[in-house]
Amino acid sequence: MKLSFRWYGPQDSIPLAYIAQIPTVHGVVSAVYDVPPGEVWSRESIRSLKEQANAHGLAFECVESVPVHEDIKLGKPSREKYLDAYCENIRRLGEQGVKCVCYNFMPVFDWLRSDLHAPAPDGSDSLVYREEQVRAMDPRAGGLSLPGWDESYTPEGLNRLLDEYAVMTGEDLFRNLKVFLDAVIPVCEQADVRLAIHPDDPPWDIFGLPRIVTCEENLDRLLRLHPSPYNGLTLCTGSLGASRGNDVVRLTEKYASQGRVHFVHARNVRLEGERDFRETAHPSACGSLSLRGVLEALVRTGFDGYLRPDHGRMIWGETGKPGYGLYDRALGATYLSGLWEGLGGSSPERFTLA
Ligand SMILES: [Mn+2]
Repeated sequence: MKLSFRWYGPQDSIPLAYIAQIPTVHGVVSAVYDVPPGEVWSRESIRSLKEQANAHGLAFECVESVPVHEDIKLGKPSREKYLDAYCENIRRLGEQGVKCVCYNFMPVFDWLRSDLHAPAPDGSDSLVYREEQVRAMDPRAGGLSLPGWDESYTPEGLNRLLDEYAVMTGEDLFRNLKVFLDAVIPVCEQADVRLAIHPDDPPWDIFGLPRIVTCEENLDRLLRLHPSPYNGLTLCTGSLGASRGNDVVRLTEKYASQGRVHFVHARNVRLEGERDFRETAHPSACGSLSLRGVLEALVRTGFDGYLRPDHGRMIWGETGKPGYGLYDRALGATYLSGLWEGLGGSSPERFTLA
C-alpha cells in the first residue's frame, strides 16, 4: 500500500514540506490544474510537479484527475480530437513515472453537496448532503456556485450543455464510456498507467442528469466493457457508501481480489436519511462505514496500489478548501496507517529517488 495525500500543486495553501512530515506518506496525488479539459498537458508542467514532489522526498505516481471532455461523455463527433489528447496525456504521464490516473464520467457536475461548512456539536464543520436542499437548487437559474463545479461555464453554455444531456440515458453514457475505454486502455497498457474511474458522488442521478458509476451492477458492467486490468477503479468509500445499497467492505474485497482496484479514497460518512449524509472523521466509530473492514479487505487481498485519506473536516480553526484542509486529513492518514499496521499489512512503501 502506498499512502498518498492530495496536493493541488503550487497553488495549494498546504506546502509539500508539511505533507512530507505526515508519517509514512509515500507520495502526493496531483494534476496539472490550469489546463482546460480536453487539452494536452505540457511535459514541463508534468515534470515540474514531479520534481517539486521528489525534492520533498515524495513520489508523484498517481494523478487526480485527467478530466474527460464533455464531448466524449456526450458521444459527439468532436470527441475524436479529445480522445487523442487524452491518450497523449497518458503517454506523457507514463514517461514521467506516473502509474495510476483517476478520472470520472459524471455529466457536467462533479461532486455535489448542499452545505460545505455544516457545523457539528464539537465545533468542527464538514460537507453535508441534504436531498431536500439539493432539490431546491436549479442549475439552470444560474447563480449556483459550489467548489467542484466547473466555474468556466457561462449561464448560456451551461443551459446548452444541460439540453444536450436531457435526451441522454444511462445506456448512452455506457456506450460512450466504452468508446472512451477502447481508445484509451491500449495506450494505458503500453504506457503502464492504470486507469481508475471514480464513482459518482453522490451515487445517484442529480438534476435529471444520468449517472452510471453508482452500484455493484454498474461497476461489474463497466469493468466488463474492457477486460484489461488497466481498466480499474478508484474505490471511494464515501462516494459508494453514501448509498445504503452499497456494502463498501464487500465491494472492496470483491474488486480488490480481482486486481481491479488501483486507488482507494478512504473516508467515512454518517448516513442520516435515505439520501442525507454528513462527512465525518475517518475512524469507523465516527460514521456509518467500517474503515477497519475496508482496510482488512485490502490487507487480505494484498493491495499494493495507492490509498489516500479523502475529504476531512475543518478542525482547530483551520480555513481553506472545503474537504481539503491539512489537519483532519493528516489525522486520517495516521489513523489509516495505524490500522494498516495493526491489521498486519505489509510495511508502508516509502519513496526513494531512483
Ligand atoms: Mn473520492
